[in-house]
Amino acid sequence: MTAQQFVSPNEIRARFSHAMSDMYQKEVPLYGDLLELVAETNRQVLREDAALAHQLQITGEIARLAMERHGAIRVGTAAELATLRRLFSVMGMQPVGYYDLAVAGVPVHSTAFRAVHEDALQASPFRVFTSLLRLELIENAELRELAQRLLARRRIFTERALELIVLHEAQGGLDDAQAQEFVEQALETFRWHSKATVSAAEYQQLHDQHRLIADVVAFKGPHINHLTPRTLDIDRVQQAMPGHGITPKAVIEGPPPRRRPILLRQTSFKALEESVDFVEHDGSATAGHHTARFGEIEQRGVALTPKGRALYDRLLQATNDALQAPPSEKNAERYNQLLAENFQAFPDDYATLREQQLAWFRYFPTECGLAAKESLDKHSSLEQLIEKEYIRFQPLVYEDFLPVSAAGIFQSNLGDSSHAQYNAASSRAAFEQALGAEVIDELGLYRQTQQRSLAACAQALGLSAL
Ligand code: OOG
Ligand code: NI
Repeated sequence: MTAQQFVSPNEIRARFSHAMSDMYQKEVPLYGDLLELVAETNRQVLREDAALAHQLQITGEIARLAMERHGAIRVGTAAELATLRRLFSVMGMQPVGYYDLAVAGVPVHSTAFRAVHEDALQASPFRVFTSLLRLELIENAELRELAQRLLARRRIFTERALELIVLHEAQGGLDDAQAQEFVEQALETFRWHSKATVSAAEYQQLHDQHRLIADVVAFKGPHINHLTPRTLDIDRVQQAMPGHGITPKAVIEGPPPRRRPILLRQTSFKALEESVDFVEHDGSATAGHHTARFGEIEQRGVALTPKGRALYDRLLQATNDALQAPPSEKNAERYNQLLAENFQAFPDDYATLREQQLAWFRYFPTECGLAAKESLDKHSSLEQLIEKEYIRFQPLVYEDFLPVSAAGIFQSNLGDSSHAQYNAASSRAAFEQALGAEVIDELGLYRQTQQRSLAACAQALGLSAL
C-alpha cells in the first residue's frame, strides 16, 4: 500500500471528534443545548468585535472554532493507558504535558492527547484530557485489591479496534474503509454503559473511598465524561446558562476576565444523576444511581512563556492564600474580587505581553511588507520590521490545560465534600512508565510554532533569518 492511499491522521481525528460529539449529544441532550448556546454567543461576539474577528481570521482560528472540543476520560491501569496512547496515535494525537492532581486532592495524574503542529491543530484541534487512577493512594488494602481485580478483568477496547491499531502500526496508515471502521470501533471505548460491573455493595464501598474510584472501577469502560466547546466570551455564556436550564458551578476557573485573554478559563455544569444497574453475585440486577457525566465550556487565550506562567501561578496562589478556603458558592464574590485585584499585575495588552516576553506570538508578513520586499534592508531586525508594519504579530493560542483548574473541575463534579488529602510525591516518571512514552513538553511546542512563523516571515520577505 502506498502512503497516498492512507487517510491522514488529521482527517481521522476530525472524523472521530465529530462522531464523538454526535454520540455525546445523544447520551447527554443538555450538551446539545450548550453547543447551541455557545455557537450563538460566538456569532454575537464576532458580530460585535470586528478586531477579534480579524485576529481570528489571520491566525486561522475562525475556521476551527465551531468544531473545537476537548473531552476527558479516566482509566485504571497502565495497560489501558498505554493502549490509549497507541489508539490516539492513529489520529495524530500525542501525550502533551504532565498534570499531577493528587496535590489538589484528586487521586489521579494526567496528560492531554492532542495534535502538536499548528497545521494539524488547524485541521482538528480535538484534545482528550486523560487521567490514570493512582490505585496506590487507596489506603484500604482490601478495597485496593477489589479494584485491581475488577480492572484486570475488563477489556475496554474492541478486538477490531486493537487489530486496526496493529495494522496502522505495521503499514504506517489506514485506508479510507479502515479509517472509517477505526472511528466506529474506537468510539466504543468511550461509550456510556449503564450496567455496572459490580454489586451495589461493592459500588458503595468504592464510592465511600472516593467517588472517582467508583467511576473508574465499577464500569465496563472509560466513558467520556464531558465534551467541551470553545466560547469567545465565557462570562456571557455563564450568565446565559441558567436561562437555558443549565446550572453552572459557582466560579470560573483560571484567570479573571481581561481585555486580552490569557491561558484558559473554564466553567462546568454539575454531573447528572444517571440510572445504573448493579450486578449482584447471583446474577440479579439492583437499580441505582451514578453521577459522572457533566458539561463544560472554555475560553482560550494566549499561551504564556515560562516567565508568564510563573507570574500567573504566583498571582493565582496569592488569590487562594488570601481567600483562605477553596473557592465555592459562599465566597465566590470575594474570590472574583481578589482574583481581579491580584491580576492587575499582569499586563493586559499584546504589545507589553510580547515586549516583556510573557506570552508566545505568531508573526505574519503584512501586505506592505511583501510589497517592500525588494527594497528591504536585509539586516533589518524583527523590531524594526514590526515598527515599519512590515510584520505583525498575533497571540498564539493556548492548547493545553491547567492543573489547578482541572482539579476545580473534578471537585465540582465529585461534590465539595471530597477534598481528600494525599501526601504522595508527584510521579511523572511512574506516569510515563505506565504510558510507555515520555510526555511532550508543551513549552517546546509553543517555542517551535513561534519560531516557524518567524522563519516563514524571513522567507516571505527574502531575509536570511529573523
Ligand atoms: C477531567 C477534569 C479536567 C479540564 O478541562 O480541565 C478537565 C475529568 O473530570 O476527568 O477536563
Ligand atoms: Ni474539561
